[in-house]
Amino acid sequence: MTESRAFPRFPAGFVFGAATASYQIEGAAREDGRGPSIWDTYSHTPGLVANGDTGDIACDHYHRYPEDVALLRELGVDSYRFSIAWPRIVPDGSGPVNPKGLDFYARLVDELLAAGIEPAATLYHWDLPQALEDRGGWRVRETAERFAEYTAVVAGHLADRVPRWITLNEPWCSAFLGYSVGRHAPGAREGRGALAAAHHLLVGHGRAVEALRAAGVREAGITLNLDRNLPATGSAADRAAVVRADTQHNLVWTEPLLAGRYPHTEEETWGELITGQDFRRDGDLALIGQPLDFLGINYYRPIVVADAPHREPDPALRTATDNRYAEVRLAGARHTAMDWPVVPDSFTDLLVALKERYGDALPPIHITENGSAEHDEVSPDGAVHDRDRVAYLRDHLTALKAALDAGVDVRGYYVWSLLDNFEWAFGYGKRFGIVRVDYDTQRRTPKDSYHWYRAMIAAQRD
Ligand code: IFM
Repeated sequence: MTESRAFPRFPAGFVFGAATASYQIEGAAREDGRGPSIWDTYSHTPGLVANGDTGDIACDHYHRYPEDVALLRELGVDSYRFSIAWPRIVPDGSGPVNPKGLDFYARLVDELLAAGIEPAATLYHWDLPQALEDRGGWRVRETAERFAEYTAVVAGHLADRVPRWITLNEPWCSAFLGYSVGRHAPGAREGRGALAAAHHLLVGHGRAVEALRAAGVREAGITLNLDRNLPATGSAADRAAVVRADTQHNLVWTEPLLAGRYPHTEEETWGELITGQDFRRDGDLALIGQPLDFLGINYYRPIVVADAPHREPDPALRTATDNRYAEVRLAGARHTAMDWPVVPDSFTDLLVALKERYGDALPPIHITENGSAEHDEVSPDGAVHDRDRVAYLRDHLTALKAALDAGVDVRGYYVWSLLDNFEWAFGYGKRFGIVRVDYDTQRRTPKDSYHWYRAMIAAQRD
């Protein structure tokens, strides 16, 4: 196994964790009163998810959580980030609360605490109750209100035992992949609908922070998948394309959350789609920009951006992601099984640039996801020698340490993911886990990356 001198060293108290999300691992999709979510609908629609995969069974974590917590304990993590399935708690999105749903998470939290692991709960990792989508989903403000009610219920039950709370995971994916690109549930392809969804997600975040504070939680934050957008060339056109990409991926979230304003580049990015903004109300910016205890950041790769013409073949269809830029493959870099380039330095650069932009307004950061999908192979002896994933984790933790050394206040790191799981529209074909899951038998096999991460955590305590 890798020698300890190769391990980056983090300050005392730095939190090491692992992350998962409800729909990706739980299964038990129709058990104990859980209602349908938009991902049940989406994955059961023929042709939308690779191989026709669904989250019906997933990793069967709903039944096997004690085994998964034992894996976490053996790994030696300080914290486990999981998400709560809203349709388990409020099956119809509003109205009666399902006690069996609350019981499941209470049992999971107790199991974690008994193992000496701090729970970190995400309230929304994309499984919106279908009943709310039927009433407009995140396009309508009502969904933000229902989200606050659900948050109050969950926090009322778990605030005493869960110290760290994340309102939303990657709202960019919910708003833009879900309502513009159509590659995530609910699979819509819209312009203003997606921009309204982005705003209502932020309003929902603000209302949820209020509910979390009222319940007395120790730490409240949000997780963003911020991107490091690099121009394909030095041309003025490509640099302007980077501004549009930055606005859509980053500034639409960070400006209201951290600077109390909407991005000044939104008109050049969305043109007439953003004019009028009838979904915005007085007071929204103050609600959205409430102080946070931490900012969660998920980082995987940089994006190389080039200027591009409108891509929609139908000129009448103007989606919110048709922003006249295209992603270009980065030459010379290794690419993961997602075809994502591996560029650890851009992780450092992203964090340093964020600090430079927001200064003291930037709360302490937790890296709430980082990891890679690789073409894992099982050796004849049953082991998984995932050398590429080990290298990815080592190099990204080293890059993270460089950001700390440059003065960025990062307090924790969660590897994505504890388990191989349902990778959304890619189904089970993409494996991000440090533990392999055999989906026929549900057997868990720790990969070399699990052993490496375990040794790295242990080395911090030497
Ligand atoms: O699997 C996802 C996760 O649900 C959200 N962040 C990115 C991961 C890898 O694509």
